[in-house]
Amino acid sequence: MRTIYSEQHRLRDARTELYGGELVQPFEKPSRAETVLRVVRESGLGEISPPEAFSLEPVLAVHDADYIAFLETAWQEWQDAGYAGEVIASVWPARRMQSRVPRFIDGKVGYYAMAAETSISEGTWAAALASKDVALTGAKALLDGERGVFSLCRPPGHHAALDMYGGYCFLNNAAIAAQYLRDHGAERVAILDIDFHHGNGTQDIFYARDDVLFCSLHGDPEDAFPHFLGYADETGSGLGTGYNRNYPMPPGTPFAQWREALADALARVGEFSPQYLVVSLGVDAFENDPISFFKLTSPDFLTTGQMIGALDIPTLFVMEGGYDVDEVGVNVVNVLKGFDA
Ligand code: Q9C
Ligand code: ZN
Repeated sequence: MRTIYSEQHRLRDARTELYGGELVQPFEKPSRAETVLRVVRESGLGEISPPEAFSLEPVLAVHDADYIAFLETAWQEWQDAGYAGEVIASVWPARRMQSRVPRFIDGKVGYYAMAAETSISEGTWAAALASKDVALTGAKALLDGERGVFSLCRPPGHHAALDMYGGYCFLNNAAIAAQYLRDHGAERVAILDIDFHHGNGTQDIFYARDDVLFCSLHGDPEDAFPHFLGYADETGSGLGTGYNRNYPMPPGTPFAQWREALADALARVGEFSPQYLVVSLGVDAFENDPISFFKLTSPDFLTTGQMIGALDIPTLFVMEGGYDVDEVGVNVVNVLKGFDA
């Protein structure tokens, strides 16, 4: 399987993450992608190619233009305000308040942020743009007939919604790729999200649509980020009713239980008979992940890849989360090797 990778991800190197009331070094850091790349190389998975550059058009097909304009200038506006730290939201349009976009940067940040752990740093926008190029180059390879492609995206994307960033995500790479496939001939595209966290952004973008099926396996929002979306009763709206499937699971969930949810989701994908499958590939369901609570082992990721491969649908794997930097490479490559087996 071919891997698409851009060194530009290194431009996303924030100093701070708000965690437990402290500012800590971010869990989502450059060494994650470096480790994945090293294991891809060492394992002989296949060729590693750089992305081609795409315009903003495929981005604006899933994100609001005012949100994109905000991301482009947020860092500069924060500098202009004279702040010394990174961009962190501190106020929100909470219940019964207005949802207008204010003029001053503090207000704009609160309007477009869905969470406060994600600091916007210098270089974040450039890295996010390169990450979407990595996803789109992978999607294009599928259109050219490849059976499986790995887009080693960083920063990740599945928490980024129509007009919100957070959960370490800015542009929704998987959604951008899926929409690109739709716009280039595919009638139906399925997105399977196996990251530990609910893919609230992807769900948001496709919630009212019947041409993109979204299935997500994740920590129960009662207990896990993003807390305010990802319940099993969220099944889609309007035309999209029945085209959104959530599989929330409790703390300590072992592979035996997780794989039943995966089998059910894969059966739904099969019934939908999409031309392409996009997998939001987070490996934070791993037992040693520092911020998650499922109990998958490294061999379980091999089985996961085999189960996905058995569907026999051309598949784009888009990198999402996974924060045990020592094992993130092995776990990702296990999924990809399982798929190829
Ligand atoms: N106490 C992705 O995996 N905060 N994002 C968790 C835990 C945010 C994860 C707080 C986690 C975001 C792409
Ligand atoms: Zn995650």
